[in-house]
Amino acid sequence: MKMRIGKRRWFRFTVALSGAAFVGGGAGIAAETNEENFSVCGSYIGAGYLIDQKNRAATDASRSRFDAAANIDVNWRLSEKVGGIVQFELGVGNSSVGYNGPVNPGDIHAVLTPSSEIPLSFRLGSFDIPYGAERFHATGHADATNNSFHFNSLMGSALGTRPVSWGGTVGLLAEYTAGPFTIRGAITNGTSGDANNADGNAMYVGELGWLGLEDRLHLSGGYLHSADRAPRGTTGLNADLRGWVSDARLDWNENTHLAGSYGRLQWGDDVGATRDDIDFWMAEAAWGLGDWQIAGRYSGWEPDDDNGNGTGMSSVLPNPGLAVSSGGVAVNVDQPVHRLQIGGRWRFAPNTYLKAEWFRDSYERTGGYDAEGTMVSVNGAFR
Ligand SMILES: [Ca+2]
Ligand SMILES: [Ca+2]
Ligand SMILES: [Ca+2]
Repeated sequence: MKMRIGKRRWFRFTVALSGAAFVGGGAGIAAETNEENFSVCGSYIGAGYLIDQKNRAATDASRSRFDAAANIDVNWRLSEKVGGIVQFELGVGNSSVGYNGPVNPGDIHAVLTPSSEIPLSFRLGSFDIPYGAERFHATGHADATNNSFHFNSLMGSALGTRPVSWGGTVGLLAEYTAGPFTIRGAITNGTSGDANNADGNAMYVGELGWLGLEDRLHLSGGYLHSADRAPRGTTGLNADLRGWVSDARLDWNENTHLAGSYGRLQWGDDVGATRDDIDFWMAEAAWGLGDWQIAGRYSGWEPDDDNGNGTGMSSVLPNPGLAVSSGGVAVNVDQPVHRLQIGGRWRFAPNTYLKAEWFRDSYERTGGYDAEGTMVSVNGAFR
């Protein structure tokens, strides 16, 4: 789900509830609820998509369908120093692009700000894996109102195991701002997104960001290590995962920007003879005028073992793209994948967008698995 560091949405978008109604007359509980400390927000997406894979067998299930999902965000604030969110992800089920259903937990965390004098905050609970600046504008389940696409880049899709959600994690995140610099550090369970830490190892993530040119230019770099494999158990992405990432984004205005990222991941399987490393990159441009925006993105996933013969690569290397098994034969993951996305949106009512996207995932060594399609949606945020 989207992480909203620094955005105190509970102050800006609130649903006024009467103290008496919310507290429900609970004996002994002070009726202090007001519009500053409790709000319900969220988002809705109703979509139709056509996904066609070149080598789809006659017996393979169709992936063209209507789909719907929602996020319910309950924001709460107990004082100037303590607030948080409890989020639900809902979906109609059997999604072919990864909407959760019928009900799953989203972000559940508290934000602690010990002092109003010091720009230091702590986040405790579940949140997006703080790896890669794309997450600040990414699709977070039913909330794709931050971009003109429906799907995230290939790296984001691999980290989240689906194209429509950034990967989550559970632990502690600290954030400190010093002038134009923001430093983040997290220690968490790993990539499982829940409390599972059977491997017994922590995930460590660090990030340094810089904001300049009157807040228009954002540069950042980060490092992640999560040993999700151990003799006592494996969790999440099932890898000895480590990597670095660099990002740049120039916002010309709120509707027009350029963004790019480059990094390298090691999807380790604890077998020295297999090749574990992947280069990934992304380039994106969006141009907006009034209530319209059009955007294009090209993202790449380039494993070191890229010959497509199905052997020699890490045994836990994922398929980051949209291809699925054809006639029961899975796509070989030891090959480059490239995702091209062209999207557009029109804001036809406040906080409500009509979106259309064309996409193609190209599998460069086994072209039959190329998956291409279109997706059209109504995506609204209720605040
Ligand atoms: Ca772990
Ligand atoms: Ca290996
Ligand atoms: Ca190979």
